[in-house]
Amino acid sequence: MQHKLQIFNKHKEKGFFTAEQQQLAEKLIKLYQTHLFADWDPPGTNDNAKKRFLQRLSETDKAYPGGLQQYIANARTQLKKIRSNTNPYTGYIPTDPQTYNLKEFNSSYQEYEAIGLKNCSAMGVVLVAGGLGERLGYQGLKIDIPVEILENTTYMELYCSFIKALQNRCGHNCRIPFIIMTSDDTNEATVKLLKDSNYYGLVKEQFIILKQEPVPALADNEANLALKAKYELALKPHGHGDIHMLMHKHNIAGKLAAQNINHLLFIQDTNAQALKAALTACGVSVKHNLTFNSIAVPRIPGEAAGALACLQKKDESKSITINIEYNQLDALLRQTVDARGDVAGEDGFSRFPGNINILVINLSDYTRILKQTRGIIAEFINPKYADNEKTTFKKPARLETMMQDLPKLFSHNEKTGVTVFNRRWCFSANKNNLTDAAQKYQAGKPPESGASAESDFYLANRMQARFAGMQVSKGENKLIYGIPFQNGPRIFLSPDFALTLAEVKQKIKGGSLSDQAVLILMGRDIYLENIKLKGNSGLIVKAVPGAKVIIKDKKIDNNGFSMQILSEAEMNNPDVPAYLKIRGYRFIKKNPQIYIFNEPGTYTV
Ligand code: UGB
Repeated sequence: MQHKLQIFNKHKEKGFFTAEQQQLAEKLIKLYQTHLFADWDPPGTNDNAKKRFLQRLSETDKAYPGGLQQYIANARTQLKKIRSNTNPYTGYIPTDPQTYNLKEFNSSYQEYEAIGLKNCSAMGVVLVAGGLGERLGYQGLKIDIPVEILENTTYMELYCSFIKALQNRCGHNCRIPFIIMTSDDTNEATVKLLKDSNYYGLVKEQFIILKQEPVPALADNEANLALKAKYELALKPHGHGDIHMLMHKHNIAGKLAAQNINHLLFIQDTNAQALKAALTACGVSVKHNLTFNSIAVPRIPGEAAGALACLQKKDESKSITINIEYNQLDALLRQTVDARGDVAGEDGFSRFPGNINILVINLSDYTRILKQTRGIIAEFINPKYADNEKTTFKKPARLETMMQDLPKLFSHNEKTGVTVFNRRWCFSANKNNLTDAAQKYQAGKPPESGASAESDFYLANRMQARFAGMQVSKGENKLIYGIPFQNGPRIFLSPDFALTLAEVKQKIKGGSLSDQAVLILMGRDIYLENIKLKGNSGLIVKAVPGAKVIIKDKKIDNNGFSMQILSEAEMNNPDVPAYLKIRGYRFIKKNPQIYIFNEPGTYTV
């Protein structure tokens, strides 16, 4: 191979490299990565491309703890395991994890919720938003997609309004830190979105943006770095587990611990519902002193959500509560507890609760674990081989990590729990395009699309209104482009209106909502007493902080909103916004009753 480096060496003689670049190149050559520098054009030809290549190599080297040398070493270890067919779960039997069952809104639920609320000033929020959303086929930022299209509230807006609502409840000058992980695909647009939206009423200083870097793709079992083209390194995302590495690298966990933050709530880019359960889960973590608490739901067999199980060593020497990712679950169950694999039990759900990757992590334990591990969490590699002997990759692979794998680094001292909520209450992500979502629905799996996420969003809000004692009709499912949208009143209670069940009960008394009615309440001090909405009537109330609004004994009968299915022509029309096309419908605002209170004061309507 040395002869292939002749021209490369000429660059060296001519002083083409910086000292740092030269050192890195030599290190890589020693690691048998000679192909990266072989067959170079003579000095003077394609020099800019060569410089960009060296620059990229150096960036990826700096981004990974221990540099490319460590990355290649880790990859070789993982590839060896794959070839020797080492199953990471060999010797383990999945058993039921320690669960806290909060599927019902009972007294225990409310007790945890109250504990969560009491501790909310010591909470930080971490959003992993580096994913491109290829399955959704949406060109823009996922966090900028509206969750609901009556008011067009986007995911990011909702997350920020949740944080604002928390702050409103923890007194003066409370600033909940909001950490957002971005990637090359999402960073620029995220930063711009926040700036253009004036940080959604939060302040710039409370945001911490951590950009994850891609890792080099690997061409073969020897972990040779793959080239996309001459002088171009092939790069791939390293997975959401990068958040832990970045939290360590930038000492964020340490800094937050010094600011008296006790728990971090990890959320995903398109699961708005999770916020409904967040405080309660935090209460569970506080009460039971959990290091790691996974918010979970009853799992539908075969769905693209991992399962949470306690893996017990056969000799009972060791156990660990962990997410078994959806692509590994069936095989593990077949080998251990159920020859039928990932199938439903009598209740229609998997034996093990579904992981929705909304996590509450104790910060002091987290900081300690990050220090010990540099935040490198259980990397794995999943190459697709072209042959049975596992010698050739079909396409380049890379090391990956998942944020839910943190417990793989726990010793016996950390307590892990799984808090199971009603599925609709806290889980309905927007991940699939219309066609795939419809197919999933046909196959008995959740569609996880724009339409189902919005439908479930209203459903969760209906659960709150019902809990408060309102009569809320239960609508029928209607298929829109093959995806079910459940009719029933479309309710949107902003986080500031009702952060807890106790609050909603205080603010809504009696009343009723008919099937197509729309009720939108945005503001902390809005009180409804015996309000009845008929037909497709709409009532929207917005009140600034300090404006107390009481609306009492009203029968509302107006032509509020109507739903309109997009025609095939509209679905193909480039002028129709993508956020509508990913759902297949729009709402038409007609003549709802709207009350807006922009000045503090007390108002009775
Ligand atoms: N993400 C990043 O920030 N960076 C990355 O490199 C990759 C992703 P997906 P998936 O709740 O339904 C997870 O792609 O594969 C962010 C869990 O592993 O949506 O569907 C991305 O922006 C699974 O156990 O994840 O699977 C997004 O916010 C189950 O919980 C988040 O990471 C499943 O989600 C998740 O990315 C689920």
